[in-house]
Amino acid sequence: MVSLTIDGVSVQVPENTSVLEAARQANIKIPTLCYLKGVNAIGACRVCLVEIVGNAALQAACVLPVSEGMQVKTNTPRVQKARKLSLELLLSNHDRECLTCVRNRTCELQALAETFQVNEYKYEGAKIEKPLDLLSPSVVRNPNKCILCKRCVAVCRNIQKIGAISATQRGFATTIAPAFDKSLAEVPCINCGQCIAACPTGALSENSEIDNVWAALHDPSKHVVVQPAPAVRVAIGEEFGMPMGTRCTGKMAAAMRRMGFDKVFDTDFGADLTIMEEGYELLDRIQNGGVLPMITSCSPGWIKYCEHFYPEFLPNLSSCKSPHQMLGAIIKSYYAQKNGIDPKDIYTVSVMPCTAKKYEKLRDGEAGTGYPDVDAVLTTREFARMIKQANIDFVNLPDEDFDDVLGESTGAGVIFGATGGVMEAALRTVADVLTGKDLENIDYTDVRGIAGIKEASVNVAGMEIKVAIASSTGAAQKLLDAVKAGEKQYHFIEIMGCPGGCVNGGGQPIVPAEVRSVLDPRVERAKGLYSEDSDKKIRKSHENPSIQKLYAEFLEKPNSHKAHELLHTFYAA
Ligand code: HC0
Ligand code: SF4
Repeated sequence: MVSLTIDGVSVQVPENTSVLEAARQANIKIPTLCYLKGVNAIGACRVCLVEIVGNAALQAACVLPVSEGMQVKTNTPRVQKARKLSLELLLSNHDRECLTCVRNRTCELQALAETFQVNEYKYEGAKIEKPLDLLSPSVVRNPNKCILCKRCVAVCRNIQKIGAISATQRGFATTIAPAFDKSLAEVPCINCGQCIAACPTGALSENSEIDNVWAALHDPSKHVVVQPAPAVRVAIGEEFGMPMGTRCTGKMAAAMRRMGFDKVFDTDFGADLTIMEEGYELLDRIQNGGVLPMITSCSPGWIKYCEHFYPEFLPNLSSCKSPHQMLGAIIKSYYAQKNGIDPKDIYTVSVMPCTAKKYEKLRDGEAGTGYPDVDAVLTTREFARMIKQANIDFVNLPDEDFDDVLGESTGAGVIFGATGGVMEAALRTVADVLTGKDLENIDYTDVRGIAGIKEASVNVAGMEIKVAIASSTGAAQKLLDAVKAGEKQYHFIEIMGCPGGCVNGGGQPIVPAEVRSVLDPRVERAKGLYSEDSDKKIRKSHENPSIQKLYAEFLEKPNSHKAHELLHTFYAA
């Protein structure tokens, strides 16, 4: 252990701890901007400067390791002045259109400028005026709001192991962009939006579909149907000041109704349906010598990653569409027929924690009825903006239920939103099918938790089923390399593109770096999902009565011809 003092407070921390982290442990707050816990520590922004007694130069606390006897001062006049100067310089060439910025009031630069009372623009430098990158269906890049903190570069390169963006050009012209200033749509960006979640300003944001959704809601000829993803219900509350992980399922359904959606269904139903299709696909592959390991296909960021970087694994991907696409196809077929509505008049909206879903809905093979399965995808953030635009008092809404029958779901569907959840849901069904019993022990805790890679071996009816789970494409890379090298063998692998799974998707409420230092959204939001699962009366997908009804009335059986037409897709090498 190393002993030091910070602002006169004695602190003991392990060797190699940064001064910033040591201060946090002593409950002393040092402001940061380019620092992002577990992602980026480069000492570039000069906001976390501190004074070290006996040292002439101020030091960046995020990259400075502690040393024995060190005396740190975090709040001297010199430090305050230097921090303010750093902010003034950042603002000198920043596009300061705060009022019209998507990050107005959630911008970390704006918050620091307020804290440090930067109440004039002291330095008016030349402005960066570059065109916006608007071509990606998922991510909008506005270089004029970029402060070169490189948090996005670090998450894309180090966590996702993609490196779609980096610093291009030099000096004043430095821009964070894909190589040769290409659009994100022209490089192997997987649309995961993790860069957006990491961005402290409005330099990266989702490609908004809010206007299209309002237009559909206001069009009397349209029958507008909405479905929220599992992970949205445990994150949307953050946009309204509720604690991270608060379960808002009922309020969310109520808000949707008040916004004017004609039907409020639930992607969790689609998740149950996916388990039926994917579970039977797995059993078929195991029993009839199909390609193994089978790998889940519900995370479009992961699918795009696989297509770009691991095409040799494409035959391993389940042919199942993702749950919201499946539900979209069912809404435009089964639901349309039952209710005498022409599918061309139905407009389906998915509310997702994910920016890649905006890309997924445009892929070939995602229009089971001849019409797009899903017409619009809103992120959790966009959905919250719409609730605010509609002046809905979200916090005080009553809890309401989803509409029958495509709103009925099980605990298995709910946990899809956390890493390991699809696997656990699948095991609950596969185990029952193989044993022919209604098994009681259905909490597969080995597959829970936020480790990037998890493994488990489950003995079902005398058969050893080996499974693995990866969340983040960086973790997927490691796992797939081990499978490729023959070091690991599995029957079934779940891969989610984002670290922690959908709860931590690129479309979720932005968690400021300061909060991320002390609270992990992957953990807090997942807790909400698992608690909703335990509270559900039915916790296995195949026991969902509405799923049973859908098969009896329409699809016949899992993997039937009709199910294939509507619910399955293909991939491009
Ligand atoms: Fe997910 Fe999904 S669980 S990808 O993480 O499978 O986005 O929440 O909606 O579709 O259900 C995201 C979350 C979903 C889908 C589901 C899957
Ligand atoms: Fe990288 Fe994902 Fe951002 Fe694309 S969306 S630039 S892959 S972090």
